[in-house]
Amino acid sequence: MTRLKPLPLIHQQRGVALMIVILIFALVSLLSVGMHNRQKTFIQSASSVSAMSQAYEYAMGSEIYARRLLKDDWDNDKSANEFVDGLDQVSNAIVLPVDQAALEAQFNDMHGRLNINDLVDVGGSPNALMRERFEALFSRLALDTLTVDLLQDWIDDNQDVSGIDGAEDGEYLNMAPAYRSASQPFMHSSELLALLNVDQKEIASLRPHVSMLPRGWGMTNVNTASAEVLQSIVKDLPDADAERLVEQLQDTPWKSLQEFANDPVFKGKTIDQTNLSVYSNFFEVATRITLNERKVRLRSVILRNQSDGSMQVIQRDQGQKYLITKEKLGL
Ligand SMILES: [Ca+2]
Ligand SMILES: [Ca+2]
Repeated sequence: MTRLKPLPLIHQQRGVALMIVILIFALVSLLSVGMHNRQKTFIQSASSVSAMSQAYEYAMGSEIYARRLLKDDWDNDKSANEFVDGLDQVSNAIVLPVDQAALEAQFNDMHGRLNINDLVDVGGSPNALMRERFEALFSRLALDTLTVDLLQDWIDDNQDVSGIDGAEDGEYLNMAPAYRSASQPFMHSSELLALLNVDQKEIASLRPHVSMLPRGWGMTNVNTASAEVLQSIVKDLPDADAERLVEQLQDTPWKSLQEFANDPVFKGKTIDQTNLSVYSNFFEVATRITLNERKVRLRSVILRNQSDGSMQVIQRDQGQKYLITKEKLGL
């Protein structure tokens, strides 16, 4: 029987060296794949951050442009000595291609609405006229779970429940999780979601007709009001008349409150002109930028000072979807 000769030592060493080389190669491959993946993620995140900040700058550009338009409009009104803001400047959204991105923007007139915060006076007492207008609006919109009492209690600085539908801390502390009412003016429309047992669909139907402006600043511009808001101001105004008025207002705004009150359609009706105007000071500019399939949204509330036309951005918000709601016009 032939005995197998052991391999020479030099062959054994070569085998071990080969294994080590393969192992090192495998390790290096693993490491380089890891490095490549990390690098790829880093490049992707850097390009995403860069695209987002570029898109945000475009959105800020839209806000600056909107301020310029508002200033030009104020200058024109000043030289004509007739401050009038109509639907013409707020009727459409614009679409504009800007270097690799698409910009969509629209103006909303925050004065064509009823200011919820004016349900309570600066002094803290309930405002009877505003309450009357809100009651008319709520009944026109056929709201059931959302009531004027709920709105008033949310912002008034007391714990007395107003009316049968009101709710104060006692009711909110029974919720799970428990919380308290704000006892201060609404700062944002999302607060409506915190009201006691309110149907979200009703909030959606109320939103376009109300604003949350500082107390005492929220006059309603009758030229940019919705048919429902006009009906809350002018008692017993039939639906058809209100809708026809809004149609007419697209290109012929009332030049003064006197002209508004004397409109033949209101014949025989008495209109309380308190807190009404034919011009606006608060505007919302909604912008949506699409860049590299990413979207950046910006909602800015601008105060245009009536006395000198100066502008002030009082709120910026990047969190809201569905900002562009109006028919789009390409530029
Ligand atoms: Ca109360
Ligand atoms: Ca309260």
